[in-house]
Amino acid sequence: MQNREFTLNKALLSLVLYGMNRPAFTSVLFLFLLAGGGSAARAALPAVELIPALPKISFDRPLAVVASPDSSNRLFVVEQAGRILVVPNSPDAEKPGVFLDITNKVRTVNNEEGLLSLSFHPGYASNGYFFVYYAASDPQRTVLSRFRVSRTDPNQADLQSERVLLQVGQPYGNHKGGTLLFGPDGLLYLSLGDGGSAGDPHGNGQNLGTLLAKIIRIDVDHSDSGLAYAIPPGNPFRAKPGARPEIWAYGLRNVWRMSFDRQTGDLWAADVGQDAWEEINLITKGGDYGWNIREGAHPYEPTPIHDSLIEPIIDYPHPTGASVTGGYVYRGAKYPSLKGVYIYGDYVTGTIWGLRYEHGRVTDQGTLLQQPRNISSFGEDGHGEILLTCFDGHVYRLAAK
Ligand SMILES: [Ca+2]
Repeated sequence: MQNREFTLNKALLSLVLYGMNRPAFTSVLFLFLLAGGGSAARAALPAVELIPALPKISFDRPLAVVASPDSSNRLFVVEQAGRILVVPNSPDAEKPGVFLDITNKVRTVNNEEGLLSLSFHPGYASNGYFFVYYAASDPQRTVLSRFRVSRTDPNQADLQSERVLLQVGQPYGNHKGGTLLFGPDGLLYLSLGDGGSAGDPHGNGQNLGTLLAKIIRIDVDHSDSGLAYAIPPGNPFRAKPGARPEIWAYGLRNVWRMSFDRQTGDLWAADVGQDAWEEINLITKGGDYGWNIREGAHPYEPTPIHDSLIEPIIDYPHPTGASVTGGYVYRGAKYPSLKGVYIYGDYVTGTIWGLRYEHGRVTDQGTLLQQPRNISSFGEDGHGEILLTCFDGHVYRLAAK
């Protein structure tokens, strides 16, 4: 399936799906993929390998790796239980420092709960602010907070500096979403899952009155009356009665990792599927990404599809994968053959894929590496080189062969 031609594949998949139940479809699909998946045209995507970035350090369920927002060339590694460790970005690094430890605040009852994300303020060098998103108990909820680095130690956060910006009630333990990102517009974006259970039992995906199953956008440098942040003037549902004005896009089941293309500013989001389809989306202002009417580019609930619903740019079926982990468009300098390739993977199968998206369509897609580790997240170093955190406890660097 490495060099399969995507458009042909999609057409065939649609034909196969039409009029076939799921088990039969899955078997046919599996045979199709085994047979080479219609390999026709290209071989432009390189194979890649994973090189241990910090071989002397093992982390406990590392969920994210974030480059220091200054010239210090450090890496910050988020551990699910509630710690952020800091370490020089060097294969010789041995003992990480504890930048933040909020394990006493973080809920980890469910496999998908924990400290899920870290993002540094664009003005970190002068204000020292960073933001975290985590699950918490009593009541069960997720929390978006701001902290500040210590005034005397750049490797230590000030534990007393927490300012809670937003709390969202969570009905179940799974589907917390959880990527925090500053956009090129200087505003903070956060992905929130549909609240959990299975199949979106409360219909949060299509409900603009809740922040669940959304990507939101807020201004953390100002505050509106009664809020710890401001609603940016351009937010699409700001004036819509009954809608939460924070919402940027909706109909998203459980976006597990999103990223901005550092060259184009495009927002890429990987949405984890229910039982059948994993998907990659390009997020636009006000867009409805379909959940729970659609799973990937396929019907989920028998609800009429409205005209403005946005399909993923690509999806893939189970058992090709079972839980997508969104990555990055490669904009580093080391590997010209990866330039402009969106790199993503699957948490369960460990497969890493790449695709090119040009002029509104996927023009190339293929497997870059099949490997056994559970990929919890992709990250970028300060130069746009791709990093990964895996649940074998290690941080890896992705290299083209
Ligand atoms: Ca979708």
